[in-house]
Amino acid sequence: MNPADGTVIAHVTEADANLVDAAVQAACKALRGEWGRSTVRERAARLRKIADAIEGRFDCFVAAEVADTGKPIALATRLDVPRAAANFRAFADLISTAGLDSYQTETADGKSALNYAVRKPLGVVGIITPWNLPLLLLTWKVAPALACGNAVVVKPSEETPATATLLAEVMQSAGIPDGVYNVVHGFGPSSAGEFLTRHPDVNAVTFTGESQTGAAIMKTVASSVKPISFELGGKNAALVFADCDFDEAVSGIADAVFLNTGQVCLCAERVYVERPIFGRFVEALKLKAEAIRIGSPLEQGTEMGPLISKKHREKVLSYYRLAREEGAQVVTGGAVPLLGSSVDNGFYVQPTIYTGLSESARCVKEEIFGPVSHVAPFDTEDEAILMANDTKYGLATSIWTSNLKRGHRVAPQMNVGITWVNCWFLRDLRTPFGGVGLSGIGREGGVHSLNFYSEPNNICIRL
Ligand code: NAD
Ligand code: 6OD
Repeated sequence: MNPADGTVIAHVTEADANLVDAAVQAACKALRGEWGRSTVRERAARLRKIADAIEGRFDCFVAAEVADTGKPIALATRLDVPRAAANFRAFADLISTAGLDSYQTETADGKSALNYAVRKPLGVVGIITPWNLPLLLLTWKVAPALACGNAVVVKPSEETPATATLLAEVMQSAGIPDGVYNVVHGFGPSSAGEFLTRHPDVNAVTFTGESQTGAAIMKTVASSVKPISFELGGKNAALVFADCDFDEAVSGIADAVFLNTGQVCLCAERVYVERPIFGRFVEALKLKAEAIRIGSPLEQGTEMGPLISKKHREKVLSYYRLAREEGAQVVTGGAVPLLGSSVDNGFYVQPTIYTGLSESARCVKEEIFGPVSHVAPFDTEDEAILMANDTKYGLATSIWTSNLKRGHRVAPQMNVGITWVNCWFLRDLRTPFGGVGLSGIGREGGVHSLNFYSEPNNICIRL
């Protein structure tokens, strides 16, 4: 379904248990063949070819991502597709230079032994991904998995099947052997997603998506004790101190609230602003929200597209209603925009800012995953830290201050996996990425990805 106008753009075959099994068996066969004997140098070279091939079909990937998600063409061009290529290059570099432990061990008889570890692939990795940044998040997992010598079976979101499929064509053109990258389409429960996580020959599962889906997958994989890596939901806070660079903070927060129609797990749905600048900040953020150009994703000037689906829009609008019931003041938005064109059949909502909710309100506690944030004042640094940490999630925070001492002091007190100071979603692919609490288990990124997608085998030699 095209979220921008509600039309059907393609039909996709739902994989049944047999088709998922065929994909897993293809992966097992690939591991017994040339791929299973490949060297790090060969795999790094193939990963770089994949990156080149993505860039070679750049416009196809942008078109597919825009059609599936409704995100503005400018955003897919700037963020999603370049990051896909960057993911493969980053892990080609990382695997080429990664080391492992080695120790010379003194033994009781005055002699010694040499211990060293070698990195071995896990085998078949099941990769399950969401719809918000489909290609970016898929390649974020496929690249390190292949770098470490695994074969993968991927199950992209049922909402966004196109780019995972295009990536299969790229794999062939880049010389990746058959069976190393397999795609199965379908839903989650009692469908391709569950069949994949349940499969006995899948050696590990990496998942990005909702926290409650993570809980369901955890139950499914428990009986076979598969390693898991989970990147889950968030209810992220931003802390804006009165000593911030005001214009930079307003622009940064506007990005953190509205990018990708608020459908980024890192988005700030709770903004806390120090009281002396609270009123001015809310007014400036309102102006930013109202200036966002909403429209057809295919127009270059469009800054905000629709939500992913009718169902998701119903969810977001139910929170817009709930916020009013919970006593919020609507600073701006809170409804469906009327654009006067074919996109009025799309799944659009207005960028929305609320104030005045209590910290225990459901709209302040639950992930909405839309272009919406609640802005509340604070009086002291300690109060701001307490409010930011008062959540079961723990993915990301951003802190806005010109006082770097404060930045250093507050950042480590955040119960999250990632804290940005005077920036948001600024990525270095070597850094640990993930969350605490309901936001996930484990870290990916840099050596953390290599450590998840491989097993160290320690070898001890008596000298
Ligand atoms: P979702 O959990 O509904 O679906 C994600 C994937 O899981 C889909 O492919 C779906 O088909 C599959 N799935 C669903 N139930 C399953 C089951 N029982 N077994 C196996 N597979 C199953 O998530 P979504 O709605 O696609 O994505 C939005 C959510 O993802 C938000 O909560 C967002 O915060 C989160 N997210 C987190 C990160 C992160 O890095 N932490 C990144 C992006 C999105
Ligand atoms: O940038 C990344 O590596 C990453 N995993 C981003 C996740 C965004 C969530 O929507």
